[in-house]
Amino acid sequence: MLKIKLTPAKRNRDQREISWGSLKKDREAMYTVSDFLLQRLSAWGVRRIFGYPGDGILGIMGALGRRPDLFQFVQVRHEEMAAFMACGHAKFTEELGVCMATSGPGAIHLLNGLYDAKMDHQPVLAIVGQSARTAIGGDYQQEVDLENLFKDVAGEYVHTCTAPAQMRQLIDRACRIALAERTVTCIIVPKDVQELEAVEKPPHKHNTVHTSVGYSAPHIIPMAEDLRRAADILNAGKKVAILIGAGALHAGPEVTEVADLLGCGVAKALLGKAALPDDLPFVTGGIGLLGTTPSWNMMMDCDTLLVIGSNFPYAEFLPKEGQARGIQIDINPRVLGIRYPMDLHLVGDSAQTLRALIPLLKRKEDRSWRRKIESDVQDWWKKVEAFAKMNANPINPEYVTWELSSRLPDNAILTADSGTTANWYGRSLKMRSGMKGSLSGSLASLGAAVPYAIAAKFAYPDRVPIALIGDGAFQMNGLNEMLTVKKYWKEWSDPRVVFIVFNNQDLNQVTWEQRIEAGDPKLPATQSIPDMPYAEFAKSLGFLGICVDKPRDVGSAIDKALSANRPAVIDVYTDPDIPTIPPHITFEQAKNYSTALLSMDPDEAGILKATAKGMAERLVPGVGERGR
Ligand SMILES: Cc1ncc(C[n+]2csc(CCOP(=O)(O)OP(=O)(O)O)c2C)c(N)n1
Ligand SMILES: [Mg+2]
Repeated sequence: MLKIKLTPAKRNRDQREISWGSLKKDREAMYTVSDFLLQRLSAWGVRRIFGYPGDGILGIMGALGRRPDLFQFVQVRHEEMAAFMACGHAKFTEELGVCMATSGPGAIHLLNGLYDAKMDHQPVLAIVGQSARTAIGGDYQQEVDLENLFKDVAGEYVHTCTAPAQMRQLIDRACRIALAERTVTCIIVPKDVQELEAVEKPPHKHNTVHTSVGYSAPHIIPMAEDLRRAADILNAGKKVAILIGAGALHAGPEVTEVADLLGCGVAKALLGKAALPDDLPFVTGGIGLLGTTPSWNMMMDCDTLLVIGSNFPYAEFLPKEGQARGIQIDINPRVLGIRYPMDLHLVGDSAQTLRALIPLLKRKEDRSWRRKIESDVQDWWKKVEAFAKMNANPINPEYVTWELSSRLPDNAILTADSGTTANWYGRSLKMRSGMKGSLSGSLASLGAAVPYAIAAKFAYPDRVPIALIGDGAFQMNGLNEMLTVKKYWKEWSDPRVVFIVFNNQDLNQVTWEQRIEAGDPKLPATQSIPDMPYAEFAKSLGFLGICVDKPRDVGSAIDKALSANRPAVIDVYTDPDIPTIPPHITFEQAKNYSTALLSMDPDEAGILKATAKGMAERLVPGVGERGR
């Protein structure tokens, strides 16, 4: 009953290049719901699907086989990686990312990567299989209540296709909602429905829905009167501070012009790091626990705060309430006025809004605030260099990012993971114009750096992605995903992709959080992780593998990886006792910190040496003089 005729794929197992035109003419061939699903996705401009197969999506796989010209199917090692890659694709291309998994376990595996996309506001569509309609409700094998499972992560739009005539609207709505709302959507396709005959055009009658393909981003700027009020506030300010985030990634030139007019500096939340290059003299760099001293100083002293496309959460790094007048610009009205009490809340695209605002701004003639910021920035980079070059056992992790900065190829795409690499990425990596970069921001999930870098490589095969990964993250999933690189690297026009593993045999970020936040010593049972020869593993896959255990070899290892004719893994032995001290440190943290030092921390001897130097050499604003 479900399928009387054989599908062409089954009749002609070896003839994969049948085209739809001929399919439709072939009276025996059935053009299935799955064939139509793919055709419609392709009409939406999707060209790549990250996924993993299973018998819950056999119908869709069959359709993929019939149209190999439509999509590149990137086969990952674990569905979570497919979802991370779809998110990475969206982040680096501004297109819809698509991932696919089978019913039950495959669908469940997608979740973490989908949450990453949802929380960083990336348009991602998940397509998953489901038990046949005849089996649903029967505690059938691999039957999971997928609508409920995805109800939170894909809450904007998650639906099951129960009839062929429904597929067109499901695809059209899932794609448009994901793009327009910058969120995750999900389509669930029971396996029997996948193989039914497609209904491309629902009958013109009651109970049908008639949808179309296409989405054009709108031009959104605030009302003229509100722009005038914004200009009044900004023109009145004497010490303006700008904070940008991911929402300003496409607004670099406009932010630069506004910062110049206002004679101010620009701090960058981590996801907005690529919005402005780090070599501009007024860019104060990161903010927050992973931030810089110039950002801290600017926020503590400003009288006006302009936040553009950022939802940076930590109040203690923003001005105190009442200290500064505030203006926030965001395309998403939900995030307005939730981090600092603003005087003006502007809904608008960051670049378009700033362009409309620029003619209303008066150039500040007093440049002393800007000069102070620029001098802070200069001092900061000297400190970063000094800190990176401090002795360590065996290699200072910040030295790796320092050496990498001067060697970054033009147009490099950088990814970092959620351990201490996020610190070094945020703080000491000097991004230049034209580069891209990202990490798992709001979810801060371990294990995003490798799949993001792989997605970047697929999207831009002629550019060089460079991933900074902790050994914990690499062990969690990076090692497996090297096999995905092995499977595809020879197809890339430029085969270079570099994975730098920070080998400290520790889940170091959490170890430091344990010491600083909780005041506890490192607990080896939860924190220590085994060593393994990452470079040898890479070589076994046919990659370049380099193991570095001396500071003097770091630069040449990066040079070799960047001039290789294959992917490279650099295994760097880094010192777990180098503290990731925030740009300010509170007395309470300092107290807890020393308590941990005085207790029986197994790494005590090493830490004492490193931190005594670290504490002294890194600026620690906020202690003493601010009474914090
Ligand atoms: C999926 C997930 N599990 C756990 C954590 C908590 N976590 C944050 S950083 C970190 C340690 C990372 O260790 P590693 O990758 O070795 O990097 P390191 O900090 O040592 O440089 C952990 C466990 C997380 N963020 N995500
Ligand atoms: Mg580690």
